[in-house]
Parts: sequence; C-alpha cells; structure tokens
Amino acid sequence: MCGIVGILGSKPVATDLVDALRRLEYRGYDSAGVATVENGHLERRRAEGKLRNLETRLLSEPLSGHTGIGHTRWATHGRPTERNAHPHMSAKVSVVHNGIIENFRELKTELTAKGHTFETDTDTEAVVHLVTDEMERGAGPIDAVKAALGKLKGAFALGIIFAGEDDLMIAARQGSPLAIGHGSGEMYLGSDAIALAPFTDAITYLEEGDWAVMRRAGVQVFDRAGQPVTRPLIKSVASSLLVDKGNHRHFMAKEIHEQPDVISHTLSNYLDMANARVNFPDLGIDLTKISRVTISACGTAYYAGLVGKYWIERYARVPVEIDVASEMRYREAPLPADGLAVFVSQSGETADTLATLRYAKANGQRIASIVNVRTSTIARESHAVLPTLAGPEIGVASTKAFTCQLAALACLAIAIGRARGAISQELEQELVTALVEVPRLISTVLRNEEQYIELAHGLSKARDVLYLGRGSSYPLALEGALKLKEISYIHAEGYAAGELKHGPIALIDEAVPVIVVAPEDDLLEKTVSNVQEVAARGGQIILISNANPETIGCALAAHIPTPKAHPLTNPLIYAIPVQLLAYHTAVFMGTDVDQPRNLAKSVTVE
Ligand code: HGA
Repeated sequence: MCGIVGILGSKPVATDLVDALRRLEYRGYDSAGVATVENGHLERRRAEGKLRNLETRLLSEPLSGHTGIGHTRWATHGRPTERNAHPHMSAKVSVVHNGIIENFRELKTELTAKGHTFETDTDTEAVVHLVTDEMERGAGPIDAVKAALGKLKGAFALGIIFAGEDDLMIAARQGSPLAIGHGSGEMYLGSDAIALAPFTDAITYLEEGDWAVMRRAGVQVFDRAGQPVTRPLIKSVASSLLVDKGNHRHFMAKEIHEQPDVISHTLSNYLDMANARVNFPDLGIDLTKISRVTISACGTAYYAGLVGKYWIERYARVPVEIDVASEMRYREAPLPADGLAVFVSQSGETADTLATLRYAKANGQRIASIVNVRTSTIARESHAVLPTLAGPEIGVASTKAFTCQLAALACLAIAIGRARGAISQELEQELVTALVEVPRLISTVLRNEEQYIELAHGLSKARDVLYLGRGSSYPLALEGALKLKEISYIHAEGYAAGELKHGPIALIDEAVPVIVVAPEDDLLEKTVSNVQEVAARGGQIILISNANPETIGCALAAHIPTPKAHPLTNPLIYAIPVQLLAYHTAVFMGTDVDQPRNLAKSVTVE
C-alpha cells in the first residue's frame, strides 16, 4: 500500500509533503520521493529506505516549488531502489502511483517502439510515457491524462503534475482510494484522509473510476465516462485517529473496499509481478521432501485454510490435512516426520491456534504462520512468518484479512508446486498473472454495490439461509454463512453442494433463500444439478456466478454477476459478494456491524 500525497500550496511544499508521508508510514514502504514544479520545470528527490533519508537529501538539495507530489513506495514491479522510487517523470509530467498497471509490458513495447526510453523496472513508468506521448502529439495535460486513463488496465490511484503548470494537479482513482483536501487557497491530495489531517478536515473522496482536475481555487471531478460529477465535501475525523472510516458508514465497509489495495500489497510480498514468477521466502524446509501439509486455524481463517487445502492439493500435489484448532489441539493427531504445519490467524494471538502450533512444534513440524500482526505470539513462535499486509482490521467480522490470507496461501501453493516440479514455468506464469489481475477484478465487483442493498431487504426477512458451493467455492459458502450469522444474527449454514441431498435438503421451502457460489468452472455442471434440486422444492435461489443465468435451467430469485476469473483466483473474487450480502443485510437490520454482539476480534481464550 503505497502512500500518495500532493499539495497545491502557497509556499514551498517539500517539507509538508514529507510530513504528510510520515502519517502514511504505518502502511509500510521501502523508499520515498517528492517532485515539485520549480520555476516551470519538474524536479525530484528520491531515497531508498526511510523518510529520514529523503529528508537528508532534501536538506542538501532543497526543492522550492509550491506545487508537488510525494510517495512512499512498497515495490510491486522492480526492486526497492532509488531508481525505481516514485515520483517517475519525463520533462513534461511527474507521476506517483499506487497499485498495479497490468498491461505495462504491452504499453512499454508500444511506447519504446515510438522512441520513448524507459529508465526504471516499474509498471508506473508506462503512465509517464503514455501521458507524455499524448502531450507530444499536441494534447493539453487534461486531455492527455484522459486519453491515457482509457488505455490503462489495472487497479490503481495516480497523482500527476506537469512542467509549466504551477496551478494544476490531476488525480485518478481506479481501485485504490484517494482523498482530496480543501484548504483556503490551497488544495491537497492523499491516499487517505489521515495524511491530510494537519492541513484540512474538509475532504472529498473520489469514487471508483473518478478522476479530478485540481487547482488552488477548486476541484472538478469527472466519472469514468468523462462526465462532470459532484462528490460531497465532508468533515473528516481523521486528525484524532490513526484509522478512520473514510467516507464509509462502518469500518467493515471501508475494509471491504480496501481489498484491491491490500491484496496487491500482500501479493507483492510473495510474487515477482514484473516477471510473473513467485518469489517466496525460504521456509527452512526442503519443499520437495514434505509428505504432508497440516493446516490449522479458527473461524474465517479456517475457511481461508480450507481454500488453501484445495489449492495445495490441486496445484502442488501434496496431501493436506486441515482441522479447526480447537479440535486439533486435543486430537493427539499423529504428524509426519517431514511435515510442514501452517497456522492462519489475523491477530496472531488466537489461543486455540497457538496451542495447536505448540503441539505441532513439539511433534517436529516446521512451523509457518500466516498472520496480520508480525509482532504477535504466533509469529514469534513460528519458524517462518508469512505476513498478510492487510493493515489494521477494525471490524470484528473479518473481510480484508481473509482475502489477504487467501492471497498468501495461493502463493504458498504455487511455491510448493514449483519446488516439487508439479507446476511448469508456463503454469507458474499463468497462475501469477491470474493473481495480479485479482485487485482489478475485485474493483469491478465493488462497483456494483447497489444490487446488494436490494437483495439485503429480502434476506433480512429470512429465518434461515443456506449457502452452497463445490470445490474451492465450498469454503466460500461456509464463509458466506459465517459472515451473515456474525453480523446480521440470521441463522445461516454453508454446505458442499453435493451434500445437500444427504440431509439439509429437508430444510428447503419457499421461505429459505439458498445462495449458490458457482463460478463457471469444471464443477459448474454438477452444482447446477444441485441448484435444480433446490428449485424443485421451491427454494429461493440467489446465484453468484459469471455463468449465463439462462444456462442454469431453472427460475432464480436473483443473479449476482461476477467477472470471469481464473479457477485459482475465484475464491478471492467470490469473497466480495458474500461479504457485501452480509454487510448490507446487517445494515438494513440495524445491527452493530463493526462490533456484533458476543464476538471479539482477537480470541485469546480457549
Ligand atoms: N506498482 C508500483 C506501485 C506499488 C504499490 O502500489 N505498492 O503498494 C511500483 O511497484 O512502484
């Protein structure tokens, strides 16, 4: 999660840019930089490592411009060196960027053929040359950015300044959040309102697909189609808190919307995205020799682990045993001599998971933990820590931590498969490319939130709800049911679609909504047969699928369309609709969404 800041100021802005970046340090970064418009031309200072290195650079080579952008980088494409640090620039434009430009290779080839010289290994530089190219062909800065945005594929946020334009900054949001701060005679840009807290509390949040032309006197916002739109100006409370809700009603909503950003951040820790390879940390065990992977976790983290089982067995061809930690800790399960044991916990303090970890360690397992808090007990007691970079998760019902756990597990499955020769180089590239597309695909799901509000009205009246899924969609059915139970208090159960006829089908009648998680994969046909069994008994089917609903062959109460994704990444994509359904149902029912009754965020008791 890179940090972006921008200031159209009334005095030199470099120091304020660095101060604003300091407030984004909590997101993690490996290098930093600022660029300003200096007497009409662009100048920048960058440094590897911490912000103090950038400050030292600025002390010896100050910048005096009143218009500038700043960035803290967490590398996804290209090593964390000064050369790859943002801002990137040509003589005409300077760009800071958060996220991933998926089609950077194609753009680079195209632009290089036109005579542009790339100086870095980043995806971001493609944006610089794309805008520059438009300007060289006669477009003004605004038209150049508009044209460039139309050619970019990915999930990202951008801040752009121009040579010769002391009163202009352009911001664009497509998957990663951006906030505009209104000062008096000054204007600010930040990847969250916390960065802008010392300057202003008057904030406009850009919405998905928006881009904004910022000047000191005001801001004009345009939507994806280029139409001018009005976005509300709100009072931010970010100054008093490290974490705020942004323009969302609940932390849970904010965290659902952060997923494109935090998933890219997590993936960047395990992938070499520029070359479509995994770049997995050494777990200190010979992956070619392990005879079994044992996974243990609780609640939502257990369901992430269950998806991990499908992935590791399918792609790495290693048997996986999985159990909830509260059971595994007392089962005295025999563990293989050369086993890898994986523990998944958001907080890293879950008591049952920790107890199972200690049992596995005492029984000679190599311990790897997937945690969101690196200083946690589980992390400290593990041989290898696989962090999820989800940032603080405040909502008790886990959302972004779950999908980041999935991201880490997918990379683990590919890493084991590659080490054992179960995954060829071509397949590795295919799988990594599919993972890199996930943030963009999730942003497309998040764009259609309206339909969930309507569906939630219906769901809120149900006494029982069933969720069905097959293969790696089965854990998503379990997670969907858990999410609904946790925050709306409606009774819900998740079942493997094929298991329905062995009992739960007795529950089906007109009053029972049945939510079917069914991506168009090699199991769809089987799931469709189960859907027909539900339809024959009058169940209200809500289908979440990228398949054409007409091919299902029975009446649906509703269809939630999803984008087509690779079979590997479907669980990451389908997590979003089940989260949104639960969230909007709870909001409609008026429950305490962020702190549901009887639940705790970090379960440190047995
Ligand atoms: N892809 C860009 C930006 C990385 C980012 O957003 N990290 O969170 C780069 O690698 O520089």
